[in-house]
Amino acid sequence: MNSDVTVVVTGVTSGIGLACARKLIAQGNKVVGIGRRTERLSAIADELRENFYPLTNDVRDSAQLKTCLKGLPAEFADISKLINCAGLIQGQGTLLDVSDEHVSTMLDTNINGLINVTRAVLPALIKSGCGHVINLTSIGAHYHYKGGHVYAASKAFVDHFGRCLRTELVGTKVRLTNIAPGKTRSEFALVQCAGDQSLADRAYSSLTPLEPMDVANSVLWALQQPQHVNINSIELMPADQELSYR
Ligand code: 8X3
Repeated sequence: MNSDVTVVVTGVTSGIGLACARKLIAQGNKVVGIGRRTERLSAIADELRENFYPLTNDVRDSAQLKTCLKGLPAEFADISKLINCAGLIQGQGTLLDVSDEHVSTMLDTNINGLINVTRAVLPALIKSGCGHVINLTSIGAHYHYKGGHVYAASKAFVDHFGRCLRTELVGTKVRLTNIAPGKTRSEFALVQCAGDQSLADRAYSSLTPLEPMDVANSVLWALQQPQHVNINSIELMPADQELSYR
């Protein structure tokens, strides 16, 4: 990948999305960062400066998303890469322990939101002649575990969605990569535990988790392969995380 390309990153206000934005900008690219939290976006815009364009948007709102993208300033309008990081897990326990609201939020964000953004950005990627979609899935898409139910299945959806989309992108010069990380130190566990920090800390107490930058390194590696190479999928996890865990 040349530097000075424009990349849309969803879920940019924390974790893997933020690490991707930092790394892309450090390498001379521009980032349109999509997130829900305006204050966080402003702080990130202050940090990353003129090559970062903040877009406050909930990926579930496809109409607002399209309007925002149409209104991009000219210097951010030539989008050629999309990194779909927005996603979350809510609630713990069995399927019956999770509230209806949490089920809807996970499905709407992890599945519908990702489809919304991909459909909104894809025409620009095709037009660029060097497009690339990176989907952040999860090892939950590949391995089943207790408590995974809706979240892990939503990531399995994204994995399969990406593989199917890839078949129709052949000939468009748009590449597609699914990246499936294991336990990564981020707000992921805190959101799952509804803000209970001590409970969230337990998720990382028995191993050395991946850092968001470890995953961002995989994203950049996939983007930087020569144009004739499509990395279909990458799976990475902490060295001491078991395959069938929990
Ligand atoms: C989440 C991966 O291992 O924390 O996407 O369940 S893990």
